Amino acid sequence: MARSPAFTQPDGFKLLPGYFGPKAQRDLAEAVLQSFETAPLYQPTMPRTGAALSVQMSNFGPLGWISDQQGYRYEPTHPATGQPWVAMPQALLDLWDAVGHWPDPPQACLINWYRAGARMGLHVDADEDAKFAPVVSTSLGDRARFRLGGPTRKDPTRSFMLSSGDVVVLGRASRRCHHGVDRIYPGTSTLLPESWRPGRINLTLRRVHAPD
Ligand code: MD3
Ligand code: FE
Repeated sequence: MARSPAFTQPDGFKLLPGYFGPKAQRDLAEAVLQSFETAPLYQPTMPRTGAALSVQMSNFGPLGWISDQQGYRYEPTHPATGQPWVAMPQALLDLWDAVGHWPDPPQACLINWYRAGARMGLHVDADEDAKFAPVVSTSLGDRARFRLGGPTRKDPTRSFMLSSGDVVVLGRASRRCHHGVDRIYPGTSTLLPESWRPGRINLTLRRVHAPD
């Protein structure tokens, strides 16, 4: 039996299990669901093909990451309402200060919403000009199997379980690694209100532009 090549943990990758406790998770989840009243979840589509992603999205902050048939980009307003995104919750600004090790504040927080069956294929995040700034991710709700690879699509991958309250910091080399979400595990969290179960929220804080 051929063995798969060894996975070397990329430089700058940090998993912080249970960073947010139950109360902080509830407050964050409430802020996210509240933001959907102003900046509703929308169904992004793939550039060119127009195929729908299985994940739904919204954003916090001065800029939001958008995907539609025109391409991927950051925009100051919601694609459907034309309104600005809701301001970043203080808890997320504090998180960036505590774990980001970056002098400039985050400009975007992409909100990914996974229902049962939603997934995210292996990709690299490359739409930010500030390409050395870290990405800081927070998971809320049902658990997910997250996959991390290397700089090329052919590099070996490793999977990690991400649970509600976990934070992942993608600094330095890990920032340019392939990654994706294989699946979520319905019924593994009772954080979200019943009408939002099963489901998982992922928040990714990003610096988009070099210092302004
Ligand atoms: C590794 N989100 O929004 S978060 C994304 O769970 C995204 O929704 C996934 O990939 C999610 O782009 C994974 C953890 C994460 C975020 C950015 C990364 C891992 C990363 C950038 C580089 C390497
Ligand atoms: Fe990503």
